[in-house]
Amino acid sequence: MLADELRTNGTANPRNDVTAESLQRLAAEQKTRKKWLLIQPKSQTSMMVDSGSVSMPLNLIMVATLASTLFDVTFIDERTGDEVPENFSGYDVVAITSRTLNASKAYKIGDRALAQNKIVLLGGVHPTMLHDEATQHCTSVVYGEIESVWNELAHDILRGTMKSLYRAQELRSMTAMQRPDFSFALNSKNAKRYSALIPILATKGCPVGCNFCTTPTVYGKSYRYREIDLVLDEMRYHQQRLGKKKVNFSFMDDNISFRPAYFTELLEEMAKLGVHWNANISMNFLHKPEVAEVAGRSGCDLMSIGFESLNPDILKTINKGANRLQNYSTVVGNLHNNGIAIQGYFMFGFDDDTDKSFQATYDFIMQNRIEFPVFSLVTPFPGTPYYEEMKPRLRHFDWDKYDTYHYMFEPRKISGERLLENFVKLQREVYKGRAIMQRMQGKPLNWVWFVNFMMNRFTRKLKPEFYL
Ligand code: B12
Ligand code: SF4
Repeated sequence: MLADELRTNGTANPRNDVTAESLQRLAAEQKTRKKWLLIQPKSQTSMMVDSGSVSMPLNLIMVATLASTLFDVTFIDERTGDEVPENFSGYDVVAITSRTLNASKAYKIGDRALAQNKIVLLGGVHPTMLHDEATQHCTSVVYGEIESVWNELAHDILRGTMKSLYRAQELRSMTAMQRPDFSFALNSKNAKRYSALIPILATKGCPVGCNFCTTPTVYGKSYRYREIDLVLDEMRYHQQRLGKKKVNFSFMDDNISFRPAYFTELLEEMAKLGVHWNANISMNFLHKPEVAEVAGRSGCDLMSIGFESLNPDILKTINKGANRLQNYSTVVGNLHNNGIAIQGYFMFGFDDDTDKSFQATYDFIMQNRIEFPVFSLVTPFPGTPYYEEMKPRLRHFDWDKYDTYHYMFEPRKISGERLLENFVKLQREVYKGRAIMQRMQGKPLNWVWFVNFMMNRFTRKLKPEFYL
């Protein structure tokens, strides 16, 4: 099989002799530039995950940016309606990004490309976490970020001597990362399906260490950040490109507020630019009013916060030390006082969940007027400590169901049937017309209202069996 002919066993060793210059020389010696097809597969899940407008895939844009320094790159995002060709004859390398929910799709594409004798690369969180599995469907797996293994990987592609796994021994500093070239997404045929929010990255990693999250496994305890000037330059570039100050950015960081001093300094500088932004954030210091104040002043419209649960026993079992129940209402109050809406994430299906968990969550959301509550079912993702712990009890090993909207195991204190009944009921109650008015009255008439309206329609159709 070609995958085995092309690659040697074992992982990449760091090659200090390979530099950007030597790679350029090697590429120039080749008769023609090698051609890459980069693919973002659409998931096959039945839920709304990849429907409607989708965010520009920063991961693939970063891969494209780097690859295009040496190779010709074609960029395909199946979520926007781009079609993955059956025939890969126009390409030398087929490179696919994958999370768990689209892994089976990624593998199918990988198998097809292998059968056509292409170099197949699989990258992204799922191949990283399960590289032994992924390796069956590609020539090489890239573990974690491409930037940290690029020299070795590019060298081997140019030489045609692939290894089965590229894994960096050391992560590169974020300063060395190239500014993402958005033209790959913006010039694509179906670019109108992309949301107007521009993805941006300031930091990587999160040392909090929640046991259900993949980030601690991929990046360990490391927390890296870009120089603030680089982040601001990127923002200015988009302001110029779009000819307006009020550009909307969405931070893709795992936990942008982990280092308070960096975060607040970044926000102070952003306040001078007049941009708007949203981010995933952990609560570690949002109970301090001055942080919410600078966030509001710097243009934050919405913060996505993983409240996860209102049950203190659950917070303890998932190691979510940053979440202190006694701070929840203070955090919400501080953000609201500064005009920041909240997308609140809540998970159900933990062993300690009971009927009471649902009532407590409903009360919290309604009393604190959370604008955009999002509910999911606990999903132990492969490679996490939580997955190892729960493996004997898991109901599914079909990756299409790993979208956080499937019932994965029977909790100990409530039956599966009761869990799903409560789960559907809670969503319906929170998105009833009356409840929306109670949560949203007096708030700016913007897309958050629209989302509530859509959720009202969506939740009316929900049934417990959708989640089986
Ligand atoms: C921001 C974010 C979101 C955003 C934006 C997602 C988007 N469109 O990209 C939003 C809020 C929309 C979102 C939604 C969801 N997310 Co999310 N999200 C993240 C987060 C925090 C950062 C992702 C990111 O963009 N990072 C920055 C980019 C530049 O880094 P990167 O993705 O790691 O890419 C690098 C490498 O992986 C590598 N690479 C990637 N692809 C490839 C391909 C090749 C060929 C190569 C060589 C290299 C390579 O190089 C890249 C550049 O450095 C991650 C956590 C994480 N660190 O991965 C979770 C994460 C990806 N999300 C997760 C989940 C579960 C979801 C949802 C299912 C949640 C839900 N119920 O809605 C949805 C699914 C959306 C979808 N269709 O995929 C999980 C996925 C777990 C898994 N095993 O699949 C993660 C890992 C968090 C976790 N729980 O551990 N998410
Ligand atoms: S705080 Fe968020 S990003 Fe950090 S480990 Fe926990 S879930 Fe992952």
